[in-house]
Amino acid sequence: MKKTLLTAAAALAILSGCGGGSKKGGQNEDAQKFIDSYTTEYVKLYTAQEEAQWKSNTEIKAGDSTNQVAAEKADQAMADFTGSKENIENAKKFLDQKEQLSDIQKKQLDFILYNAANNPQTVADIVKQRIKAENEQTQVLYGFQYMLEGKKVSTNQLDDILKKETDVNKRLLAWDASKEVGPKLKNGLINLRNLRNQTVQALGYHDFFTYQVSDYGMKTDEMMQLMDRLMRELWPLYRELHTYMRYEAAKKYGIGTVPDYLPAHWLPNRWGQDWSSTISVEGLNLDSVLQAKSAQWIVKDGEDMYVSIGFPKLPQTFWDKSSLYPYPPDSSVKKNNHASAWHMDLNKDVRSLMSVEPNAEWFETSHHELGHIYYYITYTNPDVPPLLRQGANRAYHEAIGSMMGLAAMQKPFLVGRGLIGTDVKTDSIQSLLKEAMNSVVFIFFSSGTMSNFEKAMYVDSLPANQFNQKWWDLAKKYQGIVPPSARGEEFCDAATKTHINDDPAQYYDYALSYVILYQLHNYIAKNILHQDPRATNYYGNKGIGDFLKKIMYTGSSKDWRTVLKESTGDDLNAKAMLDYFEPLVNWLKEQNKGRKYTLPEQMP
Ligand code: X8Z
Ligand code: ZN
Repeated sequence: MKKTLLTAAAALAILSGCGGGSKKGGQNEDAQKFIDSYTTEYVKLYTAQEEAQWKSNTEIKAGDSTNQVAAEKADQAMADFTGSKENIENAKKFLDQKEQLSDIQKKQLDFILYNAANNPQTVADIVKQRIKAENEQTQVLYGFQYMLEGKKVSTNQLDDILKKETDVNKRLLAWDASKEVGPKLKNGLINLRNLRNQTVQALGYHDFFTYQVSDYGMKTDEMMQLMDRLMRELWPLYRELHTYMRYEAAKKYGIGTVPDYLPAHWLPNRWGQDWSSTISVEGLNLDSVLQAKSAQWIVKDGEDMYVSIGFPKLPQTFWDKSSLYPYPPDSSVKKNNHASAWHMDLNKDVRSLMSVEPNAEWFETSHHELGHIYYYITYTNPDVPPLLRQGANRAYHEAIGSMMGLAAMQKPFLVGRGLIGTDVKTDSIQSLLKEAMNSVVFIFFSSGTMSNFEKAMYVDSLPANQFNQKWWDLAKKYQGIVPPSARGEEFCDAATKTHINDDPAQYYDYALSYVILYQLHNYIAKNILHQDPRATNYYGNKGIGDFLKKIMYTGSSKDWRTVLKESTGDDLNAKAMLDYFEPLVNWLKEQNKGRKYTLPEQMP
């Protein structure tokens, strides 16, 4: 149920009337001819588009829009093709004769229609404006020069301050500096919201968020209910973590009165999405181990873990063509500094764009990106046609690498790799606390603040003069986080998060990826490794590689629910994640005895 045939077909009825396709014989072959010729053109345009986008994301020069213009041109060529009346009518015609199609043909035709809905020729001018606005937004966000006390700084440097600085005034300066880009993005974001909605509305979708959700075969309400259920299940644990964090942070910063809500600049991440670096587990301090390594080592070590479980070595072109390390903070050429993985030609050219430095956060992110890369490599095979070289769903694509990142931080793995000594005693509850400060905390940002903000923007047409108010209302409600001081509508703090601009209306992918990754990890620990899920060592186990390859091999040619059921025996559910953190709840309750709880007992 990946790309919904029904929704796309209903949309097409609006576009081109409801004529049925001709019922001549040999439709299977005709359909295949159409799919083949579409694929040839699609792969050509896709490759050109990725090359142009790669350049415009790795070479951003102030006052020089050459790369941006080239990217727009390539995007436009792709939009003209995918949204053309001819392609839409052909796909529709063949889908009208479903019984004559194989399952894999149906899936490809669905993909063609889904793609068309984002670029319909009937609103060519809107599509054109959207493409321009999207490319401009990326240039504004990543061409931005962050400044701290009159000096040029990189986002890596700001992140470092937020992780390490104990002087709250200095923290505040760094946090403020990190939000300076927001106002520059506000008009572009409002424009993009309108254009994205108008594009898909032309084909009968209510709004762009609903269009993106339909990729899961789900309705907006279903997705939001799923987000709510996930948070409701984790709420008792989150409430303990929130209470713990308020008290511990106040202690660390020497603040006598513990605030009811967490001030955003107290947290070690620009959006409060990951608090794990505040917990230092004695004997297991990965940051200090990694400090002695190089950025190159971080990526190589990630590759090594994948190779050890049976994946191939990365192709030489990955190393030659990727952009893995940061430019100097004052470089006149800038690049997109948010990590990403690229499948340049839907074939062998795979690359990653990162700004790796030797610390635990980039160690985890490297594993995450390599998960995407190995997904690309695995579903690039003769059984998966180029149009279906995607994750089982988008969340799957995000889950594999995050799971490997999680596994690479567990003690038995680190001991096995010689990164910490064999005889080091560590406190397992502290380790679990550190992990919860990552995974559990993240759910309230992804399912709560981000998903609800994007839903408000696209589905409920949030008025432009309420963007910042809404953002902070949601951060308070779901994350229990407040801004350091009042943030009026002259700011646009949501827009400082890259996905709001350039990966829109799909942040629930990450929330779901955590649910899936704990399900997969739980299965691996119990059934392949026969180890405690909280203390595993994946290294060198080919059974894990076989298990993952089987999931990844089919790309999106198999329904994602079937993939989950076949691999883990289960439907999508948070039980594995809840079980994982179960021992932490009582420990936290003990620590929080006598402390004031400010979040309500039930999720609001
Ligand atoms: O954006 C990412 C990846 C992109 S492939 C680095 N992540 C989310 C984020 O940084 O907000 C990974 C987890 C959450
Ligand atoms: Zn990712």
